[in-house]
Amino acid sequence: MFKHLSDLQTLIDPARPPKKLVLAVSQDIFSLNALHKAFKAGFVQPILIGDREETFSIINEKGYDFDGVKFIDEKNPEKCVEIAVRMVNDGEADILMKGKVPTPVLLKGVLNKEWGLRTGQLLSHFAYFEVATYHKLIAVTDVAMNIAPNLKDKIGILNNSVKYLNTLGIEKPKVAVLGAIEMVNESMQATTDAALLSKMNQRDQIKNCLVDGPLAFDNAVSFESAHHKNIKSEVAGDTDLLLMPDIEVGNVLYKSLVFFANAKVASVILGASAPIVLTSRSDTEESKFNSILLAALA
Ligand code: COD
Repeated sequence: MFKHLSDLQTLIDPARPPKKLVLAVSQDIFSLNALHKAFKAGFVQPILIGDREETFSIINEKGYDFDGVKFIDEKNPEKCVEIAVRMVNDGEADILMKGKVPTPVLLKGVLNKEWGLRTGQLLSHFAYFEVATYHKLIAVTDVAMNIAPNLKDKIGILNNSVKYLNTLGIEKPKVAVLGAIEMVNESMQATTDAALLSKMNQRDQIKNCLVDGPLAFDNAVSFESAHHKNIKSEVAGDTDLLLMPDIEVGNVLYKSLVFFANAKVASVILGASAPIVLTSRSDTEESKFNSILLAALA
């Protein structure tokens, strides 16, 4: 059981060669800060694609040592994304990272039908939180990619995250499918989807995890709340993964945890042919570093 995001570093095998990470639109001080740290820690071998002058002005100002790192000079952000994605497809890179480029531009490149990183699976965003008041790390999905997932999408989102948690050694993650209430209300799609996902898990249509829902946020993360409401659930109060009804709820929870609860977070896009590091400008350097770590473990 992991309590701190830094605990995940213990899963990196020091004997393993570093994963090759390509940064698309490299003239981004925040990404370069985190990437330099991950490079020096031996987690990744970076490849930088971007505006040479702007990128090296940051590197030189910071005094970073990116010796031996491959650099490709390209000013056009869309072109940078295309080159980076193609490098992943050609096996020249293992991880794609977003630099100074809007999220939809990167994601559209990733989803490109001709040269993108599609696998036939749904791509989804996985965020892993360290919250001081919770007894272990807790994952939240999807807060940044799938806007209004239907039941089929939720199955894809859930499977991506469960597979990833299994990779981290959490054999049967406990998944809470969130609604506003813990009862099924036929007028609330989130609750009917949650009930169906729970039943599919019981029938082994969704494997390698324990799913319960609908659960309201309080029952999902607090034994006392669940007990108070007389909810009998192996998941309630011990959740490893919160499945969100949609991007708005997910994104507000993500930002509430960070801004109000001072939580630490790392995130990665799963389901593509390679993990994708997609941090936002407001993420701290530590969060970006931990996101690179998550991708290196994927
Ligand atoms: N997984 C796999 N394939 C997908 C996915 C997915 N999650 N989403 C779309 N596709 C495929 C579709 O099947 C289709 O073939 C093609 O991609 C285009 O689909 P559209 O038209 O629905 O998608 P786009 O290109 O208009 O938009 C895809 C985005 C991921 C860019 C869009 O969903 C989006 O903007 N998501 C939110 C991103 C965002 O703003 N995040 C920041 C929040 S902090």
